[in-house]
Amino acid sequence: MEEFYIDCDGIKLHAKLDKPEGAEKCPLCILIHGFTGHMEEEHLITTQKAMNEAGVAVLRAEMYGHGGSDGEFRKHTLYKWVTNALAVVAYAKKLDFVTDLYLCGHSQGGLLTMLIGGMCRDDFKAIIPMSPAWMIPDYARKGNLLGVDYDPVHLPEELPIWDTALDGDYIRVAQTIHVEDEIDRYEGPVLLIHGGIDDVVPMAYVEKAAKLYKNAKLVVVPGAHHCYDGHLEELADTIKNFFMERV
Ligand code: FER
Repeated sequence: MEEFYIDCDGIKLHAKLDKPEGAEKCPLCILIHGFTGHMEEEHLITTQKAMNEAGVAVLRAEMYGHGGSDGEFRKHTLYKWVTNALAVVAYAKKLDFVTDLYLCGHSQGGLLTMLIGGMCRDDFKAIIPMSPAWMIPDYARKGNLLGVDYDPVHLPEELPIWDTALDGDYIRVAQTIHVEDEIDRYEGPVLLIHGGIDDVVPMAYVEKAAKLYKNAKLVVVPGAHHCYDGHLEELADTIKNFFMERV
């Protein structure tokens, strides 16, 4: 494992690179956590190891305001994450050992995966949105995020959540995002993975994504919640099977 920082216009993004044993040249998958998440979460480590076992190197990167990266949580926005992810993609494209590039993200990182998939349509052999939180822009427009109601026209300066808060700019930015446009733009293979009893991201959104993408496969892990607790083996098998078929 190599640990380092990727520069994004002066913001340091904490990253770790894990390569499969003995590989000289191999594919690489960028892996991104969710809202309030980080790269050491169990479902991310499981994903990383499954990919390594399938012969794929994994570049885990933490986005603005999360994990060991620069920035304050309350000041993060999806635009900042998009800019960060573009810097990580640019970094990955320069790595000599990389044959093909993949992108995978969980929850808000899954939403990001759908956005970056469309924006960098020529760069990825496939994308893997896991439990992708693509309802966030819709919820932001309706006036309820994380169960907190607000006036969607006259936005609050901050949204109190748990023991912290999110800057109003998070909402302002989320309201402008139209994921369907980026779904349209991406024509490559998509593996959507979702927990059968995820109560954070509604199944209806993931089913709609599976229909709208031109080339998508949806794997539902029965009985799994948002972070696949107790079902990590099925998550690993789903990922391994997907790569074994193509790498
Ligand atoms: C929300 C529901 C889910 C939300 C964020 C999420 C900011 C993200 C979840 C995740 O990334 O795990 O209303 O609002």
